[in-house]
Amino acid sequence: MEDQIRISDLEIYSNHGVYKEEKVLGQKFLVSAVLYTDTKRAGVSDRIEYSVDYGNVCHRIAEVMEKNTFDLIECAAETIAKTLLLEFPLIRHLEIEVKKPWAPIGMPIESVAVKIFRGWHRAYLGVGSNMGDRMEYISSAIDRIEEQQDTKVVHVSGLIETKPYGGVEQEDFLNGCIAIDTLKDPLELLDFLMDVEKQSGRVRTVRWGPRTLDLDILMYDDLVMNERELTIPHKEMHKRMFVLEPLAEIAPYLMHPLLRKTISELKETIEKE
Ligand code: PH2
Ligand code: MG
Ligand code: MG
Repeated sequence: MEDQIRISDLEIYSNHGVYKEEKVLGQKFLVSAVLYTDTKRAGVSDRIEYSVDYGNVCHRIAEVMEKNTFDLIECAAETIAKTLLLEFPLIRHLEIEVKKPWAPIGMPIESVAVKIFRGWHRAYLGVGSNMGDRMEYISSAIDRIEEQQDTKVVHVSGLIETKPYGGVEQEDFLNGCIAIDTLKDPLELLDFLMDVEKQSGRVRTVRWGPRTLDLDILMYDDLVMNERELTIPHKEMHKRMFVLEPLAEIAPYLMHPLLRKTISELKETIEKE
């Protein structure tokens, strides 16, 4: 069980709602938050700098509620969640509940509420290039990722020179892996990475063919998903030395959620073949 700091029914008068009267007159909102953060260090040292100051958190929640006019309590909750996760680095996950006790629905009601769970996700990306200034394409891609306020680059592997894999006759690749912490969900992350690829001037012609920049999502927490747009873990990662070698450098004990082996073990398996 993770430690929690709990804020219950913080009362804020503000102007959110789909109806014009709600925006003009305002009404009472009650905001609750559960902050998942390790309190042990603050607990043994008795020092506030090792914890999350719940007073500051309450004032930030009130500011977000008072300085904006949202149609939806969904959007109020989402904005509060993102603000707190970005501004309080010790919060890894949180729950936010926004209640509207006076919702004007023309009937007596105790309250209506939206509750969301949000947090940072650890993802591992494969990077590759085999056209032009390969090093420059890869390092500016890493800069572009780092510039996103909702994504932090946590580890960068060394880059290795690799022979093209998969049968297409082409130049050698430069490959590496990076670890990121991100607030984006998998499809948002995919869209963003495809944008970065496009900005590097990548054009998609031959499948598995030459590219200025390739950014692949290898893993995302211990998520397993298989949808039309995206499969996680990456379908081919366990067969490719150009992925496993740099990935083993930054995450040797990372567990593949389907194969139930660590990255080092997967690498050893294909080294023996
Ligand atoms: N990417 C491919 C196909 N083949 N070969 C190497 N060595 N490195 C790559 O990144 C690579 C590849 C498709 O993404
Ligand atoms: Mg690829
Ligand atoms: Mg790709």
